[in-house]
Amino acid sequence: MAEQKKLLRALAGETLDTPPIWMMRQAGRYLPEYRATRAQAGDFLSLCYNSELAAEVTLQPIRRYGFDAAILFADILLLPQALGADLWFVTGEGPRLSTITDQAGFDALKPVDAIHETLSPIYDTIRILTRELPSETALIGFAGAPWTVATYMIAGRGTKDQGPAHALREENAPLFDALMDRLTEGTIEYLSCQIEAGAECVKLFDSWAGSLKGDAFEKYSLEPCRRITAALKARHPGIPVIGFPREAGEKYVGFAKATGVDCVALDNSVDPEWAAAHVQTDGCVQGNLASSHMVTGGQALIDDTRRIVKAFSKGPHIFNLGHGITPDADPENVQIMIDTVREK
Ligand code: 1CP
Repeated sequence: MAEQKKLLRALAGETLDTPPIWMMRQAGRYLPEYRATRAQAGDFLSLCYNSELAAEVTLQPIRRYGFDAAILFADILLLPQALGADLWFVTGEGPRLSTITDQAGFDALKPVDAIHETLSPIYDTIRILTRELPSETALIGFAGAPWTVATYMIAGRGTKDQGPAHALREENAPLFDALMDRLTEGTIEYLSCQIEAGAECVKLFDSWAGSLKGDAFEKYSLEPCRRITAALKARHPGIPVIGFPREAGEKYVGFAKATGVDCVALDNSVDPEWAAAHVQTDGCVQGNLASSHMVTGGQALIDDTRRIVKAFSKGPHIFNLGHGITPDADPENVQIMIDTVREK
């Protein structure tokens, strides 16, 4: 029964003896089997849109480690592509997109109901996974939060300080707000279809929320997350939502209440004892081991893992890293982390 999956129990607010565990970017380049399947697909985007192979890489870390959840293999930048942006990946550098800097660029975007033409292979990946995942493993769907996706669409690439997106929101608020609106509506449609295909929970990645200060955080991180969560809950009651306003700092406090998300994911700059006292009081939290431990290992990995498990042991908690695992990680350290959480 779905309710008995550990991840869903924690998301429903249950305090478990051992927290469920999964890992951001658990299907990724640190795994030799991922690199092999990616080579077979040709390139990263071909892998995302090949439902059989995308399901295969989603399953690889489940087979190897027995995580409590699988996360759909896709990317937050597929939605902009489905809205008409050009998207490509430069090896060793990262994503590149056509940029949106003026009204004409915005007007060239497709309407929200056109996204499924591009994104239907992603829903097929989910359908395959619902058949192939072990019965105890929950399936997580995801999308980028509108602010984070907008930063890539405006700059055409990842940026350190999200300067181009901040400039546009200050210099041309009507255009910026129109883009945020299109992304909010598109995200609702995209995640709704992921849920209809079989995702049991969804996560909103606001990876660049930390550069929004003061009122801008409320307007561009909190408010779109609230709108998306409310719309999903109206359409799909009972499907939990995880919010990840990365590097929100003190703004993590009250984020769950203000947005309606069932769980807040914490990055590793957050002190776990502080978060237990100020964030977990509102419900489930997820996190927050530094992903650098997956590279360096040793006693520090074990000590920090134990500290996080202990700090969050009095409330609902999902163990995870504070950000994605990196390609230089040692797969053996992942096993040590899991064994430490499960105290084998
Ligand atoms: O070369 C490769 O194989 C590509 C590396 C890679 C992978 C494995 C990229 C490129 N995306 C992904 C998959 C991915 N991306 C998943 C799949 C599921 C899993 O976690 O196993 C998810 C959830 C994402 C989400 C994602 N993509 C985010 C949000 C989370 C975060 O890391 O903050 C972001 C910002 C992206 C954009 C992106 N895609 C890929 C890269 C290298 C980046 C970051 C670009 C940058 O540095 O700004």
